[in-house]
Amino acid sequence: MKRRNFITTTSLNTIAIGLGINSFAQAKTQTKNNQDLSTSKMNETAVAICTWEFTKANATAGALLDQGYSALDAVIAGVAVEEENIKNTTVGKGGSPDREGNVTLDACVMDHTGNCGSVMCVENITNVAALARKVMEDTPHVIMVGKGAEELALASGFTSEKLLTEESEKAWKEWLKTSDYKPIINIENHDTIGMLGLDKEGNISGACTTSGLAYKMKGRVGDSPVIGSGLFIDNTIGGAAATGMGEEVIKTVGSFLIVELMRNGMTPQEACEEAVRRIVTSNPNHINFQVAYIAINKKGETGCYCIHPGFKMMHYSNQENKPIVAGSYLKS
Ligand code: SD4
Repeated sequence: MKRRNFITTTSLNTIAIGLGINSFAQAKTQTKNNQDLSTSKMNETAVAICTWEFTKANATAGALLDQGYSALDAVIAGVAVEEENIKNTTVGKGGSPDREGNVTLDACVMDHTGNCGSVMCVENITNVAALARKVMEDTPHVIMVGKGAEELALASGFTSEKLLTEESEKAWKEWLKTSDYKPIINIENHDTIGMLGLDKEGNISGACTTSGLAYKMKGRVGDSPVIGSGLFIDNTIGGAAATGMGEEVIKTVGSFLIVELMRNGMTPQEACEEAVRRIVTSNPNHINFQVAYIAINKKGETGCYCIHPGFKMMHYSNQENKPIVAGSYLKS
């Protein structure tokens, strides 16, 4: 195992327990119970991919997959690394607020059985991907928003935390001086994490989590918690996730589109490229925003593509965790 990617079993178990995955045995049982719903094979090479260069988050998911955890457990633990990273101003704690100073988080998860859960505009809760899982597993619903989602979190044992850090507050106050709303491609607003995992049983799951665009209007929700846009999984085909200007991803239902293109025979790479083309050909304003996609298929093949240069995907398999520079529609 490469030393820089080494994560101890103890620390992985701590991560798993913190996110409500009680044990390796429980994770295995959960996976086993759902096995008949998939076209699973044992002993597949596990693969984890995620948006942007989130080395530690992707290594965490990859190491859990290598230990035999389900893809769902692995991706939720993986994205939690960024949700808890206060330096990341686009995810979780430390996320940039809306223009009124409220940090509101969006997330969704989707598993290999086709189940999904989503939370939107949640305040005071850091691990919103794990909360989306609660919605999926413990409620009769798929989407919960705002106060209701927060109350579910508190009733489920999540801790209430102030998400606005001193640094984010300072940056927001600085922004207020001009109130110029113009997210800059690849410079700000670029750290949403979408993650896809293929586990050893051949099952695919995904998670996507974000604080959305900095200084958005109060109540604005982007693509990240919208199943089919920010994330989509079909365990018989593959999965996809998005980052960038959420409004544009929603208009083309980007992640669902990629999975359908793969169903019709495209590789993950070809499907990501076609999904980007759908945006740029219908919207001349694409020179002013970034959208990037990642995708994986049932064989573990992966792809990534974006509008503007500057996007990277992390790729983990066989204990190697490496960044891949995505090709782009525009060359500079
Ligand atoms: C959104 N897609 O809320 C998110 C933002 C993003 O990297 O991906 N930032 O529109």
